Amino acid sequence: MVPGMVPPGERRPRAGAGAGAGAGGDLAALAELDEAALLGSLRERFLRQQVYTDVGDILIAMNPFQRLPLYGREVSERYRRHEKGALPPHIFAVADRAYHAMLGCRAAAPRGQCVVISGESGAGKTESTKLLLQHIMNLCKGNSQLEQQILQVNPLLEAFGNAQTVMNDNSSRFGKYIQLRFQKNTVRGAKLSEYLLEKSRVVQQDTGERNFHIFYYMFAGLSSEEKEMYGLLDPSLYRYISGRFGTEDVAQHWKHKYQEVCNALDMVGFQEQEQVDMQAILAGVLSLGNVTFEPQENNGSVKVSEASQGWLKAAAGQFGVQEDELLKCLICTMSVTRGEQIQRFHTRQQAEDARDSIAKVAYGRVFGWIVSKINELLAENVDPEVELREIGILDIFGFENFAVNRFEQLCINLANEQLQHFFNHHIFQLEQAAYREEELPWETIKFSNNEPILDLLLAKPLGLLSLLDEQSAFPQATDKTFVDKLNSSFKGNLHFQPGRGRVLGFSIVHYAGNVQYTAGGFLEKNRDTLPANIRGLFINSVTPLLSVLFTATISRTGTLMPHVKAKVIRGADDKFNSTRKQSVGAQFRHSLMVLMERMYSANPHFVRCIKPNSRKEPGVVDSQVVLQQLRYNGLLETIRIRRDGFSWRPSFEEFAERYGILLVKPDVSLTKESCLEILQSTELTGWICGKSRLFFKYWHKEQLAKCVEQLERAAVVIQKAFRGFSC
Ligand code: AD9
Ligand code: MG
Repeated sequence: MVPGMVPPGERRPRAGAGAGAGAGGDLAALAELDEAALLGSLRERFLRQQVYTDVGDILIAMNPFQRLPLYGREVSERYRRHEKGALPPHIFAVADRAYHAMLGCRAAAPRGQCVVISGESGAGKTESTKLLLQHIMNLCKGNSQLEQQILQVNPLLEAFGNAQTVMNDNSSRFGKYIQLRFQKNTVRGAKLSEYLLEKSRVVQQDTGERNFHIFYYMFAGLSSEEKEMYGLLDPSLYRYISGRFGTEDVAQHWKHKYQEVCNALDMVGFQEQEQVDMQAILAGVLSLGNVTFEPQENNGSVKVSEASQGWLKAAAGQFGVQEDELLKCLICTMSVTRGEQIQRFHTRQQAEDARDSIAKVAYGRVFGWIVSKINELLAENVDPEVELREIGILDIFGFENFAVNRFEQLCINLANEQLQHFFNHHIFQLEQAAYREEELPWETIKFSNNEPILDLLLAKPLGLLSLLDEQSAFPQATDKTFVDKLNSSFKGNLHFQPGRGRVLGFSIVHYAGNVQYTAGGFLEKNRDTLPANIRGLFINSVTPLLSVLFTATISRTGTLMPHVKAKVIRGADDKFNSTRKQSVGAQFRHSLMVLMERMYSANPHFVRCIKPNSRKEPGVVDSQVVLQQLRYNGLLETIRIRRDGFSWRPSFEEFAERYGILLVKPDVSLTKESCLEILQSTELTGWICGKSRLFFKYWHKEQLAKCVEQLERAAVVIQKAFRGFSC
């Protein structure tokens, strides 16, 4: 037998009792497990307010829907100082693992760490992200201004990027990837990438949903004088704002949130004039939404309805542009052909679409600008020669299945498919491929592979997004011709179903369930055409911010780039800039690809968030709701592979470089022999030595970390004794 190898099924050493689960709340330490036992175990723990459970090195986080005393400074301190593996599962322990992996990584190991948080809408991803950041900043313990700023930008992002939906009162309507950059143990900078803000929410919200939080905060937080200055009237008058304004308590809460946003704006360094302009633009968006149209007598064109003339005037004033110029952008398209100016009048529908597009693009650019300002603030200020290490945290919009699902839901669900694939790839595919390569005896664990769904959506040239692009490029195509194309292309595909009933649409059988999509608006949303002439109009606005926003360049990934940086971007992306604007689907596909490449090259830490019930109630576990999530997450299979498998598989070089220190001698060679020598110097059992690498159980990392800690402590003691001796 290989040194250290023990009979299969060795369990993690017990570190303390956990309700229902194995050692210290680790489900992978349980010998017997089926669906009912898993559910029972999670439920029992949840009802004891133990919302975190480990499956090996993967954390399951059940949303408590109430504030629990789990996150105070003293708890954070305990996790900072704890002996590895001695405390119950916690989101802070994940932060700790990622931080120490970042500190401990060597040239032979991947440099970046990434924490991937997944779960359906309302499962707790964004709250987990905040807690991770909080604890990592505590671990840096510099208490520097930058650490505070990293935490303080969040209210700003949430105010502009989150909204109430039927699934979550504070739902992220954009995806974000935060990259924290470190030099040794100190954070030196951070970068935020945002993905696909759901701009359509600005102009339309379904029943039970709201517009972005910032609009409500403004109404609650602005004084009467300020409202007058921005030309804001009673909120109930605006078409773009749905939902009742509710009780005094809600108003107080929003008022408080508004103050928080103002503080964050100051902290990020927005000038007073910029803040005023930004609010004027938001007011302009609301006024524009109230402009309606009616047919002109006899010539087939449209005019602004009598009753909404005032709103047009207000919008023009708030945007700082001429009223008649704004009107022209709404009711007609001007173009120049062979030196001759041609005016084409809009139908009523086209005028309404132009109005809504202007509102969406103005809001989208304000959001993009906020993100780029945040990035300027948090950018690292170090010598470019210094090599920085990184921890990335991914918090995207969770899987959604509403009564009506549109183009936005398709993009959101596509992103979740990608994440599920990333999880499967790491947990099942890579690991089992390594066993085959090294010829270890292993009984394959089957998992539900969602590659066929990704193919259906992403394949070129016949995937859904490609077909959508193809149709979007035809001026005559309609949502109906698009659906016809899908029906003929995907006939017989197990993950596609043609629409039923009278509504034009189709269904996709996603990894997390069947979602019916309404096809209306797919082509237009994918094209996302900016009404002709609007850019020129806004560049010449007397509101300086609006002018800046429309002078800026949009990068290939759809991110707003301030004009000053455009030269650099153009250099890097010449091909993109020379071709016509990419569709929204193509941009999203590209930004997801860049994100996935970044994540594939990093060392992942997984957090799987679970929603205990759909009513957002504390203390309630709805078995069906939880079971469905456990199934589509592949949790039983994950437990099996973590229990029986070897999740950590460093190469000999990587291992000897990292743990050579345990031999307490200089120049440890990076060979298999050194590795065996190191391991024999410890009391570790249950590992396997393969042909090119070592195979460890997930808990071995903790045990080795303990050995290193002990050694370091001993070294400190010796140093102190030596100093005492020398004086
Ligand atoms: V979405 O995909 O953005 O729609 P998330 O991000 O998964 O969704 P979120 O983190 O926003 O969900 O959590 C939803 C709500 O659950 C929060 O607003 C909190 O009220 C509640 N929540 C989530 N996690 C915790 C927690 N650890 N403690 C207390 C929590 N409440
Ligand atoms: Mg969220």
